[in-house]
Amino acid sequence: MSLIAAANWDEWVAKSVALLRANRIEVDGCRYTAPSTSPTAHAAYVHQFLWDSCFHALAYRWFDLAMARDELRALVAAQVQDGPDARMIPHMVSRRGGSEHLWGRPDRSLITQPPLIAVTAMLLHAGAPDVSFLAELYPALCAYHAWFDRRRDPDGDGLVCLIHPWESGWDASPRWDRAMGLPHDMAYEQGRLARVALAARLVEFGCDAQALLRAGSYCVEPVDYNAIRAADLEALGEMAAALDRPQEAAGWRERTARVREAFQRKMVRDGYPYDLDGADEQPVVQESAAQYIALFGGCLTEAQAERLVAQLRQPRHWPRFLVPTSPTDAPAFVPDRYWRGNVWLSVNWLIYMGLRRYGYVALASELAERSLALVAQAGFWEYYHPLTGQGLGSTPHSWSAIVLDMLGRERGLAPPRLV
Ligand code: 9WN
Repeated sequence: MSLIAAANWDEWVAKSVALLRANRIEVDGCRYTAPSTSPTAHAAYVHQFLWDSCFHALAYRWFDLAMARDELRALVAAQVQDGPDARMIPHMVSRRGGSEHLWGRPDRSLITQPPLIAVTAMLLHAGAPDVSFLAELYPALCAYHAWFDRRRDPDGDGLVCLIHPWESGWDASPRWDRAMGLPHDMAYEQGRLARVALAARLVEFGCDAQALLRAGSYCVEPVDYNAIRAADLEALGEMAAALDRPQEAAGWRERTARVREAFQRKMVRDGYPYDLDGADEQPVVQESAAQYIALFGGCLTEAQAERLVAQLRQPRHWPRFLVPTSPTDAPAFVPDRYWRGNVWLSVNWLIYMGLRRYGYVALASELAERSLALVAQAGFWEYYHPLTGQGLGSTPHSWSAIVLDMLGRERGLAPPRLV
């Protein structure tokens, strides 16, 4: 019998409750879940992170819908109110301080992270409809996406660029080595120091993407990020429709189509999607798990999806456990080094959802099955070794609770509603 079929749902809920509640933090009237409060974890992991909170909310919705909503409310409450980056939602919010050394202010970072909030809100809504919750988030999310157009699309092509690898969520990925001016075989510390130095540069440039691009600073238009944005714009359209704003819904659908069109025109080479680097938009011709996230955003044709899925089926792309960020034969593949070839449940959930979107349901189920097996074997870690399944980074780390969402979906369960 498959693990999915045999798994005891109540036990998996109980494990997820214990994990997420242990990392929960309440401050200034906001409730959120930290990536990890373990004393051995990186000190920054007590703060709130944008895409982590989305994954947390998607796990919470199976047992604590009120907390799932609060997790998103806390993100939106941190939306920047003034200055050139007004309406940005920060990638990291440090309500008890702790960001001064990097960002010149104690309470938050100056950058954002993959925009998954509208997608998450609509998935919450699908399980437990509540238009008043959508109405609460909608204006902030519309303004957030307008901020992307204003501040992260310096060439106006509809694709957003990132000004720091931390915005991608894939901090130390080899995808950024060229843009960071670093060799693939650098020591970990060299990469870390370069990221810290880049944060100081952003402060100096006021996070102005135009100026940074002109100065030849890190500026990348990533495939996964733009696909996630397409999905979020699409979700915003669904949100507008649910709120009975048909014209706005049509406007968001048009915006989504524009991103997908630019994606096709600029990012797809020989049928495969690649990130674009710098002002001359050089394709970063590297295979990575980010390519599969194009499916999540509906950014590929059926034929392109089929070729990409054939690539995914190769054991170098999908070895024994889950899909590592880089294939096992990539020149920069280092299985136990942060973002340089590890397995992340967050990334695999995005692939899982993308496979389902394109109708690869059996393959998605296989990914869910192996996700469950990995967490059952190793526990809730930040990331995992792709060849041994060993847990790596911090533990217990909250976002690996996303496996509960895969289990719930695979079992065809309905998330509970608020009473
Ligand atoms: C910097 C919290 C975050 C994740 C990122 C992951 C890591 C931060 C860090 O941790 O990044 O943004 O301090 O290393 O790369 O994806 O959101 O889990």
